[in-house]
Amino acid sequence: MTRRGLLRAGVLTGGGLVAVAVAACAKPAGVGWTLGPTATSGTAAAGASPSAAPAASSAAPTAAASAEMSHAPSASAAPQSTDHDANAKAGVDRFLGGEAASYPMGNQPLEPRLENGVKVFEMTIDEIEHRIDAVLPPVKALGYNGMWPGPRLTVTEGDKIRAIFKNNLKESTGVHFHGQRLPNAMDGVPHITQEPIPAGGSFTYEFTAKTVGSHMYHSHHNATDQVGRGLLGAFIVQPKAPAERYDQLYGASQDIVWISNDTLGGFTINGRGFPATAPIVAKLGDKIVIRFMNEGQMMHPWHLHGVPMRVVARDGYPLGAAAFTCDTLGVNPGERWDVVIDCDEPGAWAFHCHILQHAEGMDGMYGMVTALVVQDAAAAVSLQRAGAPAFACVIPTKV
Ligand SMILES: [Cu+2]
Repeated sequence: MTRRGLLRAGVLTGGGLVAVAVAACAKPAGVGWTLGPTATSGTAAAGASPSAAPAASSAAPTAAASAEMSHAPSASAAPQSTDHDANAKAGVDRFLGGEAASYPMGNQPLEPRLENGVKVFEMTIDEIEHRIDAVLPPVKALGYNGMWPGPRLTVTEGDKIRAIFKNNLKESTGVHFHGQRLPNAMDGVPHITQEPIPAGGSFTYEFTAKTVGSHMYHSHHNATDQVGRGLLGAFIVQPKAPAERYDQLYGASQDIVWISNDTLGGFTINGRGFPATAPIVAKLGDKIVIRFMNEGQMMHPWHLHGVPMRVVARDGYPLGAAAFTCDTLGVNPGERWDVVIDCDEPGAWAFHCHILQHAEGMDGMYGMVTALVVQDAAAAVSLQRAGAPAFACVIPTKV
């Protein structure tokens, strides 16, 4: 089967990871979608440079925020590209060509080992080189078990948890399980509930998973810098009653974790910037769940074209009769919102942050952009723009 045939088969079948050579995603000179407008204005170029990344990421909160936000609307009016259409198309072609699947993704599930009825997670905290996309140089980041986002930890309500964190950094840290009701000593706040975990040291967090739903774990020490550089991950507590889990409650065929961040590497979804963000691929008639989590410094209003979102839980707590429907959902830092999407309209639907500076500039789309592809065999051809390859499918994470 030819590469193009393989990609088309992916569209029709919702098939698995499609390996696409990075070489096929060659980037036109001078184009930097992922890092956003600041890349072209020079400020975020530091984030693209491995040697300069730590300095940029360790800036004070206000400086970091201003670096990312320095692209004032007036600045965007300045010519940055001699050929917007060509550069924008080149970015979309990379997305369509399956860049997301061309190198390993974070947020991979981590299976615990069972020790006397306790679920034990072994975690390391490491300096890593992280690729925001397949083309830009890697950034000097931090990761749990070598990835950003860190491993996805999924447990069941009532489970006894032991999470052992070995700090391989040259700096101290602390780990907070955000959203969990747990013993105070396990809250992970250095100098309040524990001493910092020193460079080379370890700390063991033990608690019973009481708080059902979508939660997170992240650094709570020098956090603007450490979380901004990637020390974050999803912690999902499934309800004990199977009938309350999203696959049974809503008939969800996919359960997708979506963690945003907005410091190192610019505006990211699960550690990626467009065009390396993963498309969500569903079949016509599927119901899917997305768990939005915001580990960044600012609110992001997620806007889905084509089909609405039913918002069913906030911070892990079911909304019940207060569930509501929308097409744009603002997610503040620290919040988690769970939505159900009824994929009843075939098409390739843009899915992006609607603070436009986080999604599109003079060289086309970057950062917080992906797509929901609703496949329909009869309509598959219409999903393809003339002359473009079909969407490569990436298996979204399943909780
Ligand atoms: Cu945004």
